[in-house]
Amino acid sequence: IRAFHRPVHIIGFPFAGGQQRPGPEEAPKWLFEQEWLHQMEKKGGVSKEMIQVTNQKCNQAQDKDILEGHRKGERNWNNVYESCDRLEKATAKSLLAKQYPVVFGGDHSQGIGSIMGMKQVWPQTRILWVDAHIDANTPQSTLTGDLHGGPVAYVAGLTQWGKKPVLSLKHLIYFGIRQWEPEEMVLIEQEKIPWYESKLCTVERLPQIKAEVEKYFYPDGKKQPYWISFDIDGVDYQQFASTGTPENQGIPLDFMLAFFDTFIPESVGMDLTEVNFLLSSGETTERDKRIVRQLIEKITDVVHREKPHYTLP
Ligand code: Z70
Ligand code: MN
Ligand code: MN
Ligand code: MN
Repeated sequence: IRAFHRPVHIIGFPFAGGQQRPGPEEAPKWLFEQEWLHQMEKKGGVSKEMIQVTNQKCNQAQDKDILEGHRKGERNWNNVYESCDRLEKATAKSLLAKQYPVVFGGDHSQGIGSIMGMKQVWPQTRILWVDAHIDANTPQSTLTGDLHGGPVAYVAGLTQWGKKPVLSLKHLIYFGIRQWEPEEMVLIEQEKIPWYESKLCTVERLPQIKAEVEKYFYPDGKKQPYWISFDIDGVDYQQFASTGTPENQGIPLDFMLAFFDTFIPESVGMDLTEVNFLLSSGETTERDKRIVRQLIEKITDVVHREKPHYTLP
């Protein structure tokens, strides 16, 4: 029997209500049916759990309110709230059981649930947000009304929603962003949130990036663990196309694999979001399915191989 530092706990979050295209809800269902995942489970140190979500189509009254600007930007909020509330509990539970949760969505509105839950167990984590998007839109700043464009605003308290904010904007760094609404960039500039454009994200620069991240987050040298929130649309569209809001260019895949080597040993868990195979076809879909497998295998390898660089809860 092999002993693992931390078992990987894949939490499926089949939710699509934070944006408007069908498909993100299918990705965890696809993943959980894969024979290679069953084999990984058999070998040990990997388990899975599917969260029950509410995916009912938002009713017209809600849409109408959005159009009239009354509850602008909160399309489908009730479903997001209810589903994320379940995810919050499951994420906290997973961490308390000394597992490494990989919250596999689903769209990125899941970050509201995963980060709220994670912060109950790890209040001091710093967040590494890998994405083409800033995801800090409020009901006032959003142009789409899609809640996957706003999880940062919810967990950081820029949007009031009844739960206490858990994230300081001083504890956040972005990688790969290249699309934003004007207010989101104002926020980044005002709060001086560091961000790396995709072209800075190279394997060669990773040691320097790590040093910069540490200097920024831990000026007194006392390190804290990370949460990685990885939206797959952060990756170069030429290399991964099965996602709902593709933007030009992006982070190379080899950087992400090296990023996992570097930061997973110092992280408590992660989101992996916005995979949507319904938006690609043929050989592209097959390639992207192989990439998701490669990512999950890589994450699992690193989690199993490396002793966590912090004390478990
Ligand atoms: C845009 C919006 C977004 C993820 C796309 C896009 C947001 N800024 N977020 N994909 N994960 O609708 O607010
Ligand atoms: Mn995102
Ligand atoms: Mn995105
Ligand atoms: Mn959108």
